[in-house]
Amino acid sequence: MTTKRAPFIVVEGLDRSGKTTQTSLLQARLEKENVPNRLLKFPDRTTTIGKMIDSYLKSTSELDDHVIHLLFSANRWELASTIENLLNEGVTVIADRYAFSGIAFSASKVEASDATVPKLPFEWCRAPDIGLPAPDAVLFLDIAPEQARLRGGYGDERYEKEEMQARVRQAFKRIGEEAEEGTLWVVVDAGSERDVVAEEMWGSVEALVQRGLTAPVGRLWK
Ligand code: 2DT
Repeated sequence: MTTKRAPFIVVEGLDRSGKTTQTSLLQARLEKENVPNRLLKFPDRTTTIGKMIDSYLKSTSELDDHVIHLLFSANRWELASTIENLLNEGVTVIADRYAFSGIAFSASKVEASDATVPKLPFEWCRAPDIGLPAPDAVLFLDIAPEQARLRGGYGDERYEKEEMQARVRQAFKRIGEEAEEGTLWVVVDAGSERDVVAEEMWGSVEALVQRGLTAPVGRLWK
């Protein structure tokens, strides 16, 4: 018999897309189906690096754009071997955000003097995440900025501004279009009813979860 491993599922999304709720619902579904699972959240604000990220996001500290980008990536590398081990032990891993957020947000920062000029090149943003465990499926929760506004607008953290969110949405689109073979990239309309979104997400990954995979864990962009 061929040894199987569990799938790695990443949930990405814009602010106000219901990502946190939907990620919990997906985990609840795995529990209901008796599927061993682990939910991770990036940034993981509990580690030493995560605490630096947390204070940057809350604007209690300032960091150079390159530095914060590398910290977000380092925060994923801290958990890279844990992810791989869990998958090989048959534990389905769900990550609430991952490298795609890393690129989409950093590459959407623009010069104050000219909003058409990115501060960090797209390729530079991608580089530190090359070689991380690759997800088998990415569920991207898409919502139009106007609809996000109807849901009560954005919060107080850095990046929670409408122009930034609109650029981030475009960046995610590009990343999805350039997704590698072997990675299932699903755009989910997060404007639908909560239960409809949950069903669509489960429907997209059910076969992967139930059957498992024989291919070894992939490496991002390698
Ligand atoms: P949450 O609101 O989901 O906690 O995200 N971010 C996240 C980045 O800029 N780079 C990254 O690599 C990651 C994982 C997105 C906190 C904010 O951090 C941003 C929103």
